Amino acid sequence: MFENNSDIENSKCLQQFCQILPKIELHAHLNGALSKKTLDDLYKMKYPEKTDTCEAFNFASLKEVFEVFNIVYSVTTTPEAVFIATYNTIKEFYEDNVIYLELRSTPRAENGMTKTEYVLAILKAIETCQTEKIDIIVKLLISINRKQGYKAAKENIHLAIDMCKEYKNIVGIDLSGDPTKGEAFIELLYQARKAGLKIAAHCAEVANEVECMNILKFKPERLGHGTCIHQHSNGSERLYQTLLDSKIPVEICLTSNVKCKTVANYSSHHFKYLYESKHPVCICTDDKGVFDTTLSKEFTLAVEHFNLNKSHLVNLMKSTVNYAFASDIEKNKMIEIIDNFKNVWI
Ligand code: 6MZ
Repeated sequence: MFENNSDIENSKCLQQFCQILPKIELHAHLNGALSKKTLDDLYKMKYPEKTDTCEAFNFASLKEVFEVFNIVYSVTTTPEAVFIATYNTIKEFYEDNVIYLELRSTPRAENGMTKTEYVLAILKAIETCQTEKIDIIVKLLISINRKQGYKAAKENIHLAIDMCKEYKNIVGIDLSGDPTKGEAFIELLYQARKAGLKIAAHCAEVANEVECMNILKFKPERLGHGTCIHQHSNGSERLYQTLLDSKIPVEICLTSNVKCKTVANYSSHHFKYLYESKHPVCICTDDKGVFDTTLSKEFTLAVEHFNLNKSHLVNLMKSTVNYAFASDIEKNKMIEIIDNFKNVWI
């Protein structure tokens, strides 16, 4: 990858640049984002008598990664735990110089906790961070897990529609879950859209031309992954052209796709085709805890594998502002922060 010492120096400098760059995170699953420290703290809280720590993550494919979430779920079973999980996660993104964060999470009813209580615990953590002047804007997308079926999806959509009237931080719906199971619930997504919620839909994480076309026809505000759309990544020319024509921004999750083996390696990641076609893209972490990454690391990988320079990174970040489910005032504030940074560092 590096030709000589000055390349290495340059790379170190770009790595530091990625760290200090004010960043925008648009694709972060709460239960996938928990750091080892947060998991261990929650484990101790749940099992005070035990001396070991939370089980290590072990997976070798996309299929296996969905098992890993059950480890996390075993410690986020109370509103207190969900509060701590959210609070710590927001702080960690903030410490990575993230200025705007969209968290997404699937409400769970278990152990006497209701789905409403689950969502309220997340909102309380967001509010607490605001009160403590942690300078990061945080929004919430309510997720529907395609594997859990229609009834659960409908419940989550209706919960989001009801709660977003009072809680303005709830701005959208995320369609996610194991892409080999269940369906996309497009009829429910239309209901959410009618109620004013924005939609971010996982799409083509595995090859499924019919479903992908249906999602593209629905035109979500953003697409997650978009892996198997290009003809060189198990998609087709027709699908890729439909995506390009749609101009729907794609949330790119480099480490997630490589670790789940849905793309062979970083250099052949579909980010390359999309970026070269000038299609709207944003770089995201997906599950920073599960994949042991940070948003800075994801930008560093983009620099290393796709030859991006400082100006490219700043431009990428500024265009990402447009895809955020934020108000115009918030978007203007983000642009101002990025422009100020650019004036100092470029
Ligand atoms: C699809 C994913 C995902 O909602 O409990 N999730 N869905 N593809 C992925 N790529 C690896 N990564 C995470 O966070 C965990 C849930 O997010 C979805 C899965 O449904 C997972 O159970 P929450 O906060």
